[in-house]
Amino acid sequence: MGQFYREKHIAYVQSLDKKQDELEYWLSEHLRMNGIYWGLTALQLMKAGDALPRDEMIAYVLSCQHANGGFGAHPGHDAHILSTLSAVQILFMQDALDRIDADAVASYVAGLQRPDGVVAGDEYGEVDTRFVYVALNCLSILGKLDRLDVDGAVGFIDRCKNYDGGYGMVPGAESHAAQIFTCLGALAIAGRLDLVDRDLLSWWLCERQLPTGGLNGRPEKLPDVCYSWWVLSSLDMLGRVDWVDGAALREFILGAQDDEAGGMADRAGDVADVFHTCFGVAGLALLGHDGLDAVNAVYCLPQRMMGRVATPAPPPPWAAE
Ligand code: 3PZ
Ligand code: ZN
Repeated sequence: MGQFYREKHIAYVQSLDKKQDELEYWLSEHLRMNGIYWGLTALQLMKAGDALPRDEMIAYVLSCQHANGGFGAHPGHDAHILSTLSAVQILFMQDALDRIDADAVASYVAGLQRPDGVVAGDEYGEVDTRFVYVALNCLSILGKLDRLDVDGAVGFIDRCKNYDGGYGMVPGAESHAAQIFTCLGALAIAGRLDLVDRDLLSWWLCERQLPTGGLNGRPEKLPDVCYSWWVLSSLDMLGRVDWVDGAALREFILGAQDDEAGGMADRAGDVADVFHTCFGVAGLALLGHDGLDAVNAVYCLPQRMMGRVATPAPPPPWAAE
């Protein structure tokens, strides 16, 4: 069995924070808030949540908030629902949600919902299932789900369901594992996993595993470490994690580590980044890897913190089986 380079990955995430003066700063400004969430989540799951400076991180997040309640990815950047979710998740992990006005954030997020139930990413109006999940996730952490038309949101997700049991970005769009994750996560938070074609979708998801052990996002595509998360977390929400070969998947993920500088890439031989480090570690955590904290499949947050989610996802209908 391959080795997991925990200390190297911790040092890798820390090193990203120290490159602020350098040209190749870890992520361009428009991804900075997401990047901090990815880095902090990876550290938390490796039980090293204190490896980044807490006060500085909280101050940075607060400096990105706008008067409309939303957060940008960097000071001066426009608010967007994705950076707003990352900001809420970071403050949640740092147990610092009391530093923001939850009503203002909830107004921003709820204000992005359209009359047909779908949610836009920002005021310019790009809509798809990802933002529906993000809105439900964000508002449930804040305990403000009542601000959203949850039935309308569920109706939109249901219209994105395909004949193969999967889901796409918008009605009629091809099934894709990352979209399936966001749709199942949205339905889980709304307590509507009963709408899923459980067996058909579980089959589609476990067929994503290739002979190398890795998972792809749709038929005929290359395996990618981040799909270890999108596919495996989806199977977890369906109560079917054991439908993939976990040992083979673990070796695929471990093979994508940088054994010198730390971090993980999309697959063996490629350059590591903080996104694949987060979802690779989270995938290993779902597989129950030694030394990692349990991860929640719906939120991609440490399971030990879920008691603090104000309106957590109810158990799925098959939990009682
Ligand atoms: C990556 N984004 O659009 S992105 C992302 N991808 O902002 C972040 N697997 O340059 C990093 N591919 C690396 N660090 C990649 C986030 C994408 C996903 C691209 C990717 C991942 C294969 C091609 C979409 C949450 C938020 C956003 C996404 C998914 C989930 C890129 C390309 C795209 C993006 C950023 C950098 C390779 C890091
Ligand atoms: Zn990827």
